[in-house]
Amino acid sequence: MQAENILTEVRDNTLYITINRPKALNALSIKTIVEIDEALEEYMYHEDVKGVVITGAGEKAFVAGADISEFSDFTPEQGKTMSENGHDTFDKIESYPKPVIAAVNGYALGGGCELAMACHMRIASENAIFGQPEVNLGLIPGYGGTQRLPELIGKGKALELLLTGDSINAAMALELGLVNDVVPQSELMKRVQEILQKIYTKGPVAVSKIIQSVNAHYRSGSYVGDGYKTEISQFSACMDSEDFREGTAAFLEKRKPQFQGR
Ligand code: DAK
Repeated sequence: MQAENILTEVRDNTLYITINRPKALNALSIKTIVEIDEALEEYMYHEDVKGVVITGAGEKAFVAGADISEFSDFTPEQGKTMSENGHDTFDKIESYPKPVIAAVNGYALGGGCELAMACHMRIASENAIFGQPEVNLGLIPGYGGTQRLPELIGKGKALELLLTGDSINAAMALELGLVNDVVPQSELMKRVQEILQKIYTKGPVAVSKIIQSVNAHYRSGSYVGDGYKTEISQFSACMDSEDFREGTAAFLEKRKPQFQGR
């Protein structure tokens, strides 16, 4: 079946998944996540594919978050299901037996930052912006952000970004260890391909076992640990709050939210 929200292409042993919703700054709709999952599943054991690149269409955004227009009226039960399904796909990325690199070509906010963090490496263009602004919507990250951000940049800085909702630029992301490298946008794909082609000269079994072993330190990339389970239940609980309704409504109505703390 033809995907609506992503483009896929296999070139030089690499599967390119391009999130292609430029009008919404490549925001991750539920269907987009399903399509990413299906593409990963299809090529998991495909002999011609030795690695994966995930990127966003256009020059402005990697992914500007989960699609706010989709979940603003969600109930806690719907939030739980959506969060669990998203976790499954992001865990699939993290535990993929072939290297997955996020080519971050612009905004990587909320679910976009979480998507990039689920990848094995992140290469950013100079215009990339990272952040977890869910708190501005009366929400918490729902795709692993409360767990993977502290893993990558440490607890203190992670809490600062999660609690303030502040964004950081690519240079700061490099300094904090959120990204592996920063390059001019015109050189982004060249740099990503360089890394992948080097990995392709190594033994694929060892490559997959390194990924598996490193993930084992962080709960095998699945939400067996308390942290991931806690995130799902707390995310779903947010959807029972007036603050969440107000936060998402304010975004969609292009106004400032008036949070009441309920
Ligand atoms: N969702 C839906 N539409 C979005 C969007 C998003 N996350 N981000 C941008 N857009 C849309 C805008 O509404 C606008 O649409 P039109 O008005 O043209 O129809 C279009 O993309 C262009 O955006 P702007 O006009 O705002 O462009 P600017 O250059 O002025 O600003 C921006 C760019 C990235 C600073 C701004 O768009 C922005 O602040 N976007 C929202 C960023 C954000 O808050 N992202 C985090 C979203 S919360 C869940 C699991 C996880 C999550 C949610 C649920 N479940 C398990 C239920 C994660 C939540 C998030 O990611």
